[in-house]
Amino acid sequence: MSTPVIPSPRVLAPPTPIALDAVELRLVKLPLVHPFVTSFGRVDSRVIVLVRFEVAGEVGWGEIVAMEEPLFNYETVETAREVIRRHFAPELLASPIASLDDIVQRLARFRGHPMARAGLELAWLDLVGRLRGLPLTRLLGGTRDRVSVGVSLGIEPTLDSLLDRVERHVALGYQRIKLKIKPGWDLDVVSEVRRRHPDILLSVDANTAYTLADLPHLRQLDAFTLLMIEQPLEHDDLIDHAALQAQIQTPVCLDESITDEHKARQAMTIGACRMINIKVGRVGGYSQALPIHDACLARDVPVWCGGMLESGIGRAHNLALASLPGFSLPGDISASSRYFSRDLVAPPVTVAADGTVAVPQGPGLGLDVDEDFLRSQTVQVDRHTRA
Ligand code: OSB
Ligand code: MG
Repeated sequence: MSTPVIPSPRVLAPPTPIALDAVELRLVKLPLVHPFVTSFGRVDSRVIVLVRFEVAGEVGWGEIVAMEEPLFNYETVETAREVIRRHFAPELLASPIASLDDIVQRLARFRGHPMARAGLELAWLDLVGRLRGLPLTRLLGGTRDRVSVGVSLGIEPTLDSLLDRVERHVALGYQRIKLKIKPGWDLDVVSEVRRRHPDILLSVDANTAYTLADLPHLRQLDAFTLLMIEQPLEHDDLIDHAALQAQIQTPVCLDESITDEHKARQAMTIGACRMINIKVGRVGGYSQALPIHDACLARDVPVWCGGMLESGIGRAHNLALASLPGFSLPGDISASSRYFSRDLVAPPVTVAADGTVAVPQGPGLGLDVDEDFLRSQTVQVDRHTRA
């Protein structure tokens, strides 16, 4: 066991309860600079749902990471809009909000929709940070001012184009390369990348493309000294992952299957994984991401910060989260330019030659939202105000 780390006290509430004037959703469409192809499909552009909490003289920004189609999980841009319009926003606008926990309690009777919830929690914490003049990393108990990052490389039309992309991202300093795999794009691809880069941290992400019947095939990945295999089996499975982990050497990391703290604890208890990818959106916000982090740290299970092709707003939240002590592996937090030709924050997020990104130190998310550019890319605004 490592020495227990006592997290600094977390500050998840403003000095006095806040009556929100408005909960606004802004749908922004941003084309990706390079198509992102995984076993579940191809993404050419992101429709990003930004959450904007408004109070007298201050705002708070969050991001909902649901995609346009229910491919990664069941939520979509439209389900998030609907559940917030009909259920979540009226609840939050009804009376002043005292703390993050107050938000959790008010939404507790509703089931599901973690990504929609998370967007609201993110906007809340940005608002708390701005009101208190403190960066998110301080509110959450972060312990580092730079975080290590890797890059997630999608399936390419040819092996040569993937090899070229691996080469380029290694040269940019990324500390870990993650390859998306699926049946027909796995052993040969991983073997060739490993042959050319014997010493890099290399991992693979199957996004649920296999079943336990593929055990003999997946076991062959053990030859490539991978850091991990992410979510090889079904999106809501823990049991088969435990069976798989018992029979392969490569550490299993869960992404899709970890939808809240309860699932994270169960996964560790039954040995379904040896690592966890924490995405604050997937697990329903900071109220789940923080206890998952703490539970993993207590059990020496490494965690890392996953990504959902976020804009700079979501990325700033991810950077703050990744500054916590349990995040001991490089996160999927790449430079703005890796995703978009222009980001919603200015200056954009950049990766230093040593493969680290600075944790923003300004109040709240700590990066300036480029409101003019944001407005120019906005396709829809839903504004919810007090009755
Ligand atoms: O499975 O981690 C994943 C992107 C969208 C949906 C799911 C995943 C991903 C990534 C990219 O791997 C992470 C990023 O760079 O944002
Ligand atoms: Mg994944």
